[in-house]
Amino acid sequence: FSSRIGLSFDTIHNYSVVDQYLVDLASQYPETVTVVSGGRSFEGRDIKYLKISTTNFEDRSKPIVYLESLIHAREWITLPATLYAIERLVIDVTEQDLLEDIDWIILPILNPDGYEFTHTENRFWRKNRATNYTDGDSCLGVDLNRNFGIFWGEASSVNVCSETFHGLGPFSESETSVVQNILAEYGSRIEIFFDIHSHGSLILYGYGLGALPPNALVINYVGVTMAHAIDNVKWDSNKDYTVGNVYYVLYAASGIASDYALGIGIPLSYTYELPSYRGSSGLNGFLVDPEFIEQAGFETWEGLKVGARYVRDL
Ligand code: ING
Ligand code: ZN
Repeated sequence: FSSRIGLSFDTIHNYSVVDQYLVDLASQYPETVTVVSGGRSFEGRDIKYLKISTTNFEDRSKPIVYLESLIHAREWITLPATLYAIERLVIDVTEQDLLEDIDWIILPILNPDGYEFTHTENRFWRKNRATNYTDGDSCLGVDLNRNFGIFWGEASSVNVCSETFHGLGPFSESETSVVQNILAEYGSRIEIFFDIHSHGSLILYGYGLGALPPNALVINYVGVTMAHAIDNVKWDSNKDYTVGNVYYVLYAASGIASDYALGIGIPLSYTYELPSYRGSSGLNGFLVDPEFIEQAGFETWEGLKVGARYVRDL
């Protein structure tokens, strides 16, 4: 389908198209959608997010579901997955209860500079484009998912040439500071936090150094329930989702977004790794076949709905 305000699901839209879409959406649906400029990227691009509510978002009456994508520039499929959720919530409302009983914060492009770079220069760029850490070499950029203020620097790289370079200090990057500020303002009402990545078909939770939070069983239970919902509708050849702790399923990692959310007290927090829709691994797994864009949105939404309904019914 294509949405009434002009975003289609047959291609991956670039930063400026999506940025304008968020503005247009808010002006077309002023009763439910507010667009907020959360801050600017290193190169000065606006990092916008939506606040979605059928009542007054600020009246604190409902739980918040938080959703962000494109913290890693090359993970293109995560963008239409997030836009699909916006579409289903606001424009083509098939899930009226989720719109009415929950407030949503949705941030589609957290790393706009890196994302733009993947359209113009290097399709497989991961980090942001900060240039203030030169080692005299040509390396630049911070891995934003190692820059958050939790366990910062403990399992990440001090080398600016590394794909997991953690930056100068916790929240040294303007992009991660945007999330820090949102969580400072709304964290007490956010019941579930999703940081969407690709690829791997994984639903991961903290902590990144292997310690489990006190409610790990609940986190795991909700994650497994989400995974089952996705697996029931997923594209045939993609593997089933794996659910588990980041460290045990993958590897140690520190300064990650979902750990930060968990650490400040958000009860449910996930790194949601979408599948590779090309059925291939390595860097090829980041490439997107247009025919799977809408399917990816649909599948992801099946999982997100389960998480959202869990917190709604608490
Ligand atoms: N992978 C994640 C990364 O940031 C991850 C995997 C998530 C590791 C959370 C540790 C914690 O490295 C991708 N695809 O970015
Ligand atoms: Zn990623």
